Formats: sequence, structure tokens, C-alpha cells
Amino acid sequence: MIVPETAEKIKSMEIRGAGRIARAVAVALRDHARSLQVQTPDAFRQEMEHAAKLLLATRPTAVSLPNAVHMVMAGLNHAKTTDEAKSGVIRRADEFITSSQHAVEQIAQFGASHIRDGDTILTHCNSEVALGCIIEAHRQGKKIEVFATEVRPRNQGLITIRTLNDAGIKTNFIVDSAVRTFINDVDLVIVGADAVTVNGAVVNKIGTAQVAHSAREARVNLMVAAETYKFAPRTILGEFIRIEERAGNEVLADDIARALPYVTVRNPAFDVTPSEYIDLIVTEKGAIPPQMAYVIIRDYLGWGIDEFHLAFGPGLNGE
Ligand code: RI2
Repeated sequence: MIVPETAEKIKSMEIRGAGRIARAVAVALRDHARSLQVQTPDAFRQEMEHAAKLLLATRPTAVSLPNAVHMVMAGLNHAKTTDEAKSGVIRRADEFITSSQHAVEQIAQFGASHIRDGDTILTHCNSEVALGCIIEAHRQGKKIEVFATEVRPRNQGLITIRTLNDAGIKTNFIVDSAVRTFINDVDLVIVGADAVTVNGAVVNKIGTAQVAHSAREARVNLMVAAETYKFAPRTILGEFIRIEERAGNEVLADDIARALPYVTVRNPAFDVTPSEYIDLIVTEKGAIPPQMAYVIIRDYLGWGIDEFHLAFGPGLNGE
């Protein structure tokens, strides 16, 4: 029953953060594969596809989710027996989980090298990779200070300040609308990503685009920390990233909303920061300017390329 439970936890955001969601999905698919008692590879595939669909339907924006599902389900390819299919899925899931954890550690190292001794950093929302860079810089003995936003309506900023506090990092907690007020005290903005498009735009927690605007106006650099599986292959085909809009009662309690019949609460969970506002994207393969997002998709998310071959024929990726 791990699949429905995991799906529910992702929906309710008990499991949240693009990387954690991806790993949870890999674990759920792996454990589901282990528990399946079916006789034929076809029946196994059907059961796995059903589970994958359930997980894919939970949240629409973080592209790490379909990327993780795709990487794990590739374990079914070329399997002739049920046992082969099962071990293929389990192996792919384990590989994804290990490489994801490794990517988080690698990004912390690369990202920390862009943080200077004495820097004041602003971060928005709660990104394990963005925080990894900050904590690693602190671990290396760099004297840093952080501004962390509250992150309405789900208050992920509370998780961020607890983590920073536990690491012993001097932190200022501010409301989201105070970013413009404090941006002149900041040397570097570091955020995570739910999706990176082929043109280097970054989809991240609602408010990130406003933070980026303020940073650009104040000439403060903005660095994005994102594993390669947060890059969205299908954007090469012109597909847009769907921005999740969550329930209004995350913003305004139902009883208050009921008394205001002319008021509609809008609650998009993410926004899009164009590449012009981003100085660097740090991945586990190295740091790139956002304009190089295509190269990451081409070199590390090969499955998207296969689909170009189907759509446009070979040659598009320079072969
Ligand atoms: P990591 C989160 O989304 C935030 O937008 C965060 O910046 C992003 O995922 C990446 O998180 P949500 O799940 O993978 O809180 O870096 O809606 O932890």
C-alpha cells in the first residue's frame, strides 16, 4: 500500500521539496515492484504503470517527479520475464536514489565555492540543495549570514530557519514582502528549483520571481541550485510547465472566505523566473549559465532526446 500512501503524502505536502518527492516516488515504485505477486511480465508492467500514474497525478509542477518515474520505469525495458522486470525496476530505483543523494552532496560542494567569506545570503522557501550550499560554506569556515523568507502560505521558511539554526548559522527571518527592504544588505541570492526549462527559466516557489526582480534591480547575483533531474526535457518540444494552483483555504480560512462572496482566493504554488534574472545554475555536473540548460537536457536526460527522434527525426541534438 506504499504507493497510495506516498501519493497522499505528496499531495498534502507531508512529503515536499522537488528532490525529496523524486526520491519518495522511487522508493514507492521499488517497494511496489518488490511486493507484486504476478505471473507474467505484462501483468507486472500493467501494475507498475498503474502505480506510476497514481504518483504522477499528485503534483504537476516539480519535473523531478516525472523524471524519477521515467528513470525507474526504464527498468522494465527489455525484460523478458517477471523476475527480470522486477529486478530491473528495483535496480533503477536504487540507482536513482543513490545518485540523487550524491547530486545533493556534489551541488553543496560546487555551490559553496561560489559563496565568499563574509557573504550575506538570501534564500526563499526550503530547498535542500540551496541550504546544502549554504551549510557547506559555513562548514568550510566561511563567516556567513542568511536572510530567510517566511514563504506564505505554507510557511516553508520555518523549516529553513530551523535547519540554519541547527547548523549554527546567523539567520534573519523576514516576511516575504520585506525582500526589497533588505536586498541591499545581501551579496547573493540562492534558491532551489522545481523545474528548469530548455531556455533556462526556473520554476520555483511562488515569490521567487519577485525576489529575482529585487536582486536584479540591486545588482545582487542570483544562483539556482538544481539537480539535473529537475531539468524538463519536454520543454524542448515547446511544452509548458504546468503551475500548480492549490486550494484557497491554504491562504484564507473557509469561514472567512464564505463571508466574502465577491472574493476569490488565487493560490499558485510556483512562478517562473526568466533566465535573464539568473546568473548561475549549479548542478551536480557543474555550474552553468542558464542559457546552457539545453546542454544538460541533451547530455543527461537522454530520454527526452529519444522523443525528439520520434517527433523530428535524428539530427536535432547535433548527431
Ligand atoms: P529541493 C519546493 O517546492 C520549493 O519550491 C523548493 O525551492 C523546491 O521544491 C526545490 O526543493 P514545494 O514542494 O528539491 O515546497 O531543492 O512546493 O529541496
